Amino acid sequence: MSRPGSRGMLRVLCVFAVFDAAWLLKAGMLFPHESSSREVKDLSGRWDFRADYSSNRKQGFERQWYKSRLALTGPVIDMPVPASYNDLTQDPALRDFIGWVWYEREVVVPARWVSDEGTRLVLRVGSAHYYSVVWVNGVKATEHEGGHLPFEVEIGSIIRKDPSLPCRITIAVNNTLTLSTLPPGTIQYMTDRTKYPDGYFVQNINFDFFNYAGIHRPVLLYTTPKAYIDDITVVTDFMDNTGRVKYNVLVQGAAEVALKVTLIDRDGHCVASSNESSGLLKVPDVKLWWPYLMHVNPGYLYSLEVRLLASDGRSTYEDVYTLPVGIRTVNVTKTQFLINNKPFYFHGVNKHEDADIRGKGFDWPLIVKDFNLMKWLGANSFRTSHYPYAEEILQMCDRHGIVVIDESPGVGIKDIRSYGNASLKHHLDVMDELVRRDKNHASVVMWSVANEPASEMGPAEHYFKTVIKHTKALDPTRPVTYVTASNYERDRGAPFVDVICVNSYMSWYHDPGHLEVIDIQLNTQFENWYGKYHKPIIQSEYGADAVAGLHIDPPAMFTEEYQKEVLLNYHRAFDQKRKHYVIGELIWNFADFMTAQGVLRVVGNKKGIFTRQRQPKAAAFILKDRYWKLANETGTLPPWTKYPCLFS
Ligand code: BDP
Repeated sequence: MSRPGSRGMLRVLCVFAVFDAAWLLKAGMLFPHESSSREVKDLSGRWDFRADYSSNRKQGFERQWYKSRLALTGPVIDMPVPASYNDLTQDPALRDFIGWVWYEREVVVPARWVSDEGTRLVLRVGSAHYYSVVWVNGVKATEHEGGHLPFEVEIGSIIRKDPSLPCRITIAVNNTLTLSTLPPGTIQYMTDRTKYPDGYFVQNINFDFFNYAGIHRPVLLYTTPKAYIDDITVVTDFMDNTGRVKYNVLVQGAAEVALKVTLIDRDGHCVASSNESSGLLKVPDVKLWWPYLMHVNPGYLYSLEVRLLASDGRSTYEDVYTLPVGIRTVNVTKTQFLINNKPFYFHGVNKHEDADIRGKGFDWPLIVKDFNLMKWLGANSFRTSHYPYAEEILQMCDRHGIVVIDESPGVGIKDIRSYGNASLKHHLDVMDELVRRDKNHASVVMWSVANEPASEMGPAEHYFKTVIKHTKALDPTRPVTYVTASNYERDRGAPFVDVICVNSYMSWYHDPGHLEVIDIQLNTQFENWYGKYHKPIIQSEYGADAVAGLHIDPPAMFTEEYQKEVLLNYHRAFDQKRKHYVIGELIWNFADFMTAQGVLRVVGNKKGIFTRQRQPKAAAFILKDRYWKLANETGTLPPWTKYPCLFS
């Protein structure tokens, strides 16, 4: 461990760097919370929908379906938003559809929002997979590339052109993946007319989850005053008992502004305040943000209330935005991951946004159930494999103290052509959008720029050096990793990461059926990686498929017994190394999830310790036992855990 003094000094330098970086990202993407100056209208519900089955998939554009009501240009079906469209009908052609689909909904906009010229009216899409074009009353408002991050556009001027019209929102979404999308994919035309019909094509992908598509997260209309708080960046630190919140507020729409920034504790008491747009708030007797099971009071959040009074010469505007703030630090040494200067051991899961019927659609009951299961399990962390999750999930992590490795959609980068300039530029853009969205979450402790890329290929070196350097420049306060399955000697990205994250599937993809080799192979894996890079290591994936209810003893592959045995063997090896440089273990996977059809998958990937319906397999109890023991050893269990009957 370095001396606290020198660590403090280092962080002050970082704090200034992060603000420079934040300013480079010209506009903010604050979550649309309601406040006394902001209203939100949630457009979740039933929308009209049509998939464009024309052979070139472009009929909707050629015939301008956005110009009039969708129902007037052809048949429409009901489609809920948010949801993936794939599993909602009995039509296999829609489940496996590739190309443009069209969504439409008419919205009643409160008259006050329209008549008041001092109100900004913003349309925000939480996420739509993959490429989206948005029209309002037939006028193109915006477009966006990328399936897992929000985008928004101000639509007041379009609506005010003819306030008598209902507000018709049309969103076309295309799930086609190309060599330069994230994740990448290719479209393959099958030209052998003896085998395939005219125009037949398939989408090839190199990742192991179903390419669910549609509008996956809520679509919102929200207001702000014309002069508004566009972005807030906070970076936190502490010295002895004093918390330090370095902040920067970005205002748009006015030259003359007065600000009041107040930090409020959980009991509603003001603990620090300032009238400057950027500065340092000092918090006496600070209550730090701690991970779940590491402290009696995990997930402590203050509220940073920003009040803006602005004038553009003619009118004055007042805007209020409140940001939850957890005060904590993150540091990495050669052998440890430190949160608030204490060693943190990741005992957690990898997840997917995935469920029956709704696919990747945002769903509060599912989110709450998953958090309850993670807490039951004693999991203190998860990785957002293999793309950024909904912001509401990160808000839950902040509140519950669940630590997050926040991953970009850089999964399946296997083709050398995906290392070109267009791909690299897009990857950098996605990292900009991801950091901009998630930078203020206390729960996010590390960025992961990719999962299992072909990191042994020559161009991978320049590519990942650039992406990792860029991410560190955007946010010097968090470590950066990428998740590798490559050989330690041939991995070209590892020299640039702060933490080595390794996936391995011993006695599954290698030596299938041979549980007895796990111990020796895992030991070799860890020694090789640490020996070469001298960086802390997380076992970022391990596991085995188990079809729930399938039993054979002695254990055989695909049974619950075998999954249990794989875990127990891995755990023995983790226990040898976690005293040294192994800083975490994340099971693959939290729950069974859907994949493309293939001979290796029995209706999806069955490596979940819970079924897709969130019922435990035998392995879940093995993991629960282990995680609570680890928590006992490495954290400070809250008093209520002394009553384990509540959790069994
Ligand atoms: C890993 C991938 C993950 C897969 C898993 C598996 O990172 O996406 O689902 O293998 O095959 O290599 O189960």
